[in-house]
Amino acid sequence: MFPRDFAWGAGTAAYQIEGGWQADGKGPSIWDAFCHENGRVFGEQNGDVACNSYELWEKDLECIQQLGVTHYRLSLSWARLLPDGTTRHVNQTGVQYYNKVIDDLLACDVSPMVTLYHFDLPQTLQDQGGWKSPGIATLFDSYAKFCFQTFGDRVKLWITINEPHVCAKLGYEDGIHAPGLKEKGTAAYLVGHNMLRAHAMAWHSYNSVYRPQQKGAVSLALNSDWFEPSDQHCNEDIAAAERDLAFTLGWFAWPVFVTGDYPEVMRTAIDARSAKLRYNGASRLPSFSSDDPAILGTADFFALNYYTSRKVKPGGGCGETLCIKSDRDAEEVLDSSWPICGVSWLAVVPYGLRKLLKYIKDTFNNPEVYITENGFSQVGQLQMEDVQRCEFYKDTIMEVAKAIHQDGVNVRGYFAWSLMDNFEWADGFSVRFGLFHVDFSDAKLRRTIYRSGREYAKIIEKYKSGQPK
Ligand code: GBH
Repeated sequence: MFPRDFAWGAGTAAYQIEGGWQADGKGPSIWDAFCHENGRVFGEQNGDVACNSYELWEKDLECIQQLGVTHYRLSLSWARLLPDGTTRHVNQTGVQYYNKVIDDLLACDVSPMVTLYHFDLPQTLQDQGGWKSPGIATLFDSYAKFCFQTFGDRVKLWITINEPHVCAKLGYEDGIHAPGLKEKGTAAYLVGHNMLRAHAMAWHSYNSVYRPQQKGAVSLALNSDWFEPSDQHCNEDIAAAERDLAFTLGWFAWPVFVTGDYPEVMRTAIDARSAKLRYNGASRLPSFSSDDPAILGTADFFALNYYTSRKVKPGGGCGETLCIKSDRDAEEVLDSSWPICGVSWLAVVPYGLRKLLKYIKDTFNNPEVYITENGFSQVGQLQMEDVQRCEFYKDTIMEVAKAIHQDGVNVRGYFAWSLMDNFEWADGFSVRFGLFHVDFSDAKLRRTIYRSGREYAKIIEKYKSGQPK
């Protein structure tokens, strides 16, 4: 059983589906620039067209209706709305596009959950330092206020930033996401810091200016694997798993939900490592000052993106240089009993979601939780009858039910990733996460439901009313 008003959803992100990268006055984003550089993305692919949802939104809406979801999670392209990133110039065609999407959803009785930022910073703001620049927080806040003002009469669930951990680490430390920087051991902490400041400013704006009228809820979406000790009786492994959780989820969740500051274990590890390498200068992990917006309490619910789990033991650093991996001192290994689905990083571990939900309940003061992403990929030989993915969704949703009923976690919704196959970042179109297949070789980009889409629709139909039918 699921609560009667449980949110059953599916998600997408602007750059992954929209295409129309230069259409009707849209400005370039860092993902446009990144994909147009050689050697960045699998097969030199890009999101110039993607699923062409900019022109084919009605097709997406048909898919959404076919699933019978109660909610649809989408993201707005900042540079489509504000081409140079600032409110000095508004692209009205972009506003019209999202107005139509939102209105069509509501007309079909589907509630939108809207993400303001899913990896695609306007390039003009990157040229001014991007997320490393402290001024980005004010610019983000202006963009957020513009969106609340424009769409907030109809949108009641907001995500400010999707996965700050991924933006910071993959974008500025590992260099495998835009903007493709590899400034190891320093930039990512600064980026994460400015993302928290930006998120908090936007939450405060919503809270004081828009909430009284609009009565919605705002959070940020945090990704985390479930980490457990390689040897559950080994204290070093237990400590390493705790460090990994702190460096992944705690980095952002601790400031927002617990103390207003980073987890102590994170700062201790970073500063100890700086001292060891005789790194001179202020702590690589910035501090919040009295000029910053208060960070604590700036989330109305907990938004979790969960995909997989890892076994952890100390180690896995990068030798005698600075890097997050060495700071973290937690080596992540796969349990050989966990099947891999598609991409190498995605081991199928449904029970890890239940454990992580329980951890969130206990650590972050029993918040309302939305699982804003969870999914399963295929690569290579296409399978329309994707039975493995069907099992994955059934098993995972069962674990969510256990978290609710046996562990008392206040889970309010579940969003499958993704509505349809799309541009999977550095993997291009080679990795398919959709409940609908998209034929990228067909000019019409035809969407066709997978067996897993049909099964998910049945699950929703069965539980939507609260009682299993
Ligand atoms: C989500 O991130 C994204 O929000 C979504 O846009 C994306 O489509 C979805 O995942 C599926 O990938 O390449 O070995 O260095 C999930 C968190 C963190 C999972 C980075 C993959 C890459 C590991 N992701 N991780 S690796």
